[in-house]
Amino acid sequence: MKYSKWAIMAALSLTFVACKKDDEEDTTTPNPTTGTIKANFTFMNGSAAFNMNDAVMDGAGHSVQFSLLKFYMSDLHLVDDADNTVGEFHETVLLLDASTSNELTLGSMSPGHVHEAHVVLGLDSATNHADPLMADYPLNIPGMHWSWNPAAGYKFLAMEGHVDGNGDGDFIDAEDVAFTYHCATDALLRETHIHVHQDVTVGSTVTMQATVDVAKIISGLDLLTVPDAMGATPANVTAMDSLAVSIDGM
Ligand SMILES: [Ca+2]
Repeated sequence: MKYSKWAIMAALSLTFVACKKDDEEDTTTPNPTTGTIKANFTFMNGSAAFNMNDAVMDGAGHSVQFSLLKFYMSDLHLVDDADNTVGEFHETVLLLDASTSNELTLGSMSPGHVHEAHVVLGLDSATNHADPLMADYPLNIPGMHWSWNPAAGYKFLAMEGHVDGNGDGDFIDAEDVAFTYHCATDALLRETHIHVHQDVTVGSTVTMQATVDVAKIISGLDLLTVPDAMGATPANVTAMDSLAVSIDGM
């Protein structure tokens, strides 16, 4: 009786070893050693979620409605509490679009604590002046490159819409002017950081949550007095400076 019990146990352990070996042989990918990190950006109008139909107040108190609001984010890296780099996504270029949801995958990283994300608003000079016809998404998007002046590169921040010029609450009157802001050139690149405070573990997917306050982006602008700003005019500089402080961790 005792013998057969040991025999069964031995047989079971052999089976276990055999199965484990089979499993290992069948596995074509190694065990994961990294986690996945995503970023989810929520556009806001102050403390409320932003909608493209919203009336947003500019810096001069004019009511503004957007038809387009997009910007590039690139050269991301993540640091821990001691400012050590724990994730690098320098090749990742994100196009954020206020008219849609913005959950974007950055890539994979080794386990660690992410204190904050350091990001560039706009594009480095080499990327900015590469051929958009040879580029991958989102650098091949029609409308985000200066097709009539290729040397100017990409529009780092594009904003278009209407200002309620007569202050009656709509955007259809003769006094309601269209505005167009295309912020561009290498000089307008800005850097900012986003507090994350999340732990990435092996095999996990961590989504860092951030907000983009649309009201803050236009808080330094008078879109009725200066409805058009192209390239790197003072109004474009103000818009990019404001964009850098409009992004925050949640
Ligand atoms: Ca009006």
